[in-house]
Amino acid sequence: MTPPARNGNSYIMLVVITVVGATLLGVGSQFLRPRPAAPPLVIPETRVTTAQSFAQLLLDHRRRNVPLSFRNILADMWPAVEKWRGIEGARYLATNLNQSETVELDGDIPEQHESPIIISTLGKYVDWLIDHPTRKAVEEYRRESGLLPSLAEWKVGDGNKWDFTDEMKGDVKDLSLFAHKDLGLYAFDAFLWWSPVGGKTGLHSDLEPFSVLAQVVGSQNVSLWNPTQRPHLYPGNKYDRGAVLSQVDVWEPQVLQRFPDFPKNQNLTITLRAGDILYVPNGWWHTTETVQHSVMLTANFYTKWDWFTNFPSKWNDKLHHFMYDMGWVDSAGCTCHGSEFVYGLPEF
Ligand SMILES: O=C(O)CCC(=O)C(=O)O
Ligand SMILES: [Fe+2]
Repeated sequence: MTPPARNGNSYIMLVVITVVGATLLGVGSQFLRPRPAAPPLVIPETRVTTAQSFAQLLLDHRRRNVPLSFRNILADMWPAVEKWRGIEGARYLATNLNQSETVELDGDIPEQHESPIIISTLGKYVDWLIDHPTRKAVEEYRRESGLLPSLAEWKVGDGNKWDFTDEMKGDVKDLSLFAHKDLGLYAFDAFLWWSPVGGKTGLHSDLEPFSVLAQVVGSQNVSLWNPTQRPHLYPGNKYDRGAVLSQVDVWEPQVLQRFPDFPKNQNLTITLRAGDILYVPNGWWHTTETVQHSVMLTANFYTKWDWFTNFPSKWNDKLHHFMYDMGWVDSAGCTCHGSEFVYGLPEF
């Protein structure tokens, strides 16, 4: 049987149906497309009683991609909250981590500025911290020397290999709070951040799949911008290990003149105090500003899947350092090495 021949009208009908159908599909898909999450107005203040429930809450919140703060959960668990506090605590840390250990301190806000790297020792850094206990003293030092010293992202362990003495490991209970293989938290890397009043970390968003900030001593203001704000945050090309950097120095007085779209006041700011933990979901942009001499531990967690997907970023990092060492990229394009090295902390 031959199909009935189509006349002109049925062709027109076919074209009309196709055009109308495609239009409806197009319009419909706008509604089906996932919408950006609305910015949460408050971070729930969640209390946890066991390490198991901590890990479970993290995993639940990861699915929702909203920040989560845990208030005052460390004091009962980690002797560090008491032992690492104040001048005594700072001296204890320097002794246990080895006074004469060489450290590379950030000399400014490396995320947005060409920041020098200060080569010093832990012992000398602690002496400097003790000599500069107030915001005024740190600001004066910055004005005179051009330096804002801060110990940032110092790798201390990965759950298997530790730079801590046994006593310090005991102070944070081997970070067993972070090790929940039974819940699928397969591995973690831990870093120490130790900064004076007024110390700052510039605006960035981490590539690490899953991270938490544990405030052990002192306090910091952490400001967070929802991932949906990205187009207004001026992501730049400067390379940083594990992060995308904004070009915006949020503390610059004339910031809106240089970056008119920057949503200066559309952040969530939370003050982390000793004993608090903050979970920063992947993709959330953030800055930190130290309010009181701060010692913080951060952990990047990996599920097996995360570890696998994060692998290229680790190799990319090695490649970038190699390119820098070969002189193929300059320091202005990378936070990996400072614009200059300063040997010792200049005295003022
Ligand atoms: O505490 C800081 O200065 C920055 C911490 C941070 O940005 C992070 O761990 O992702
Ligand atoms: Fe970060």
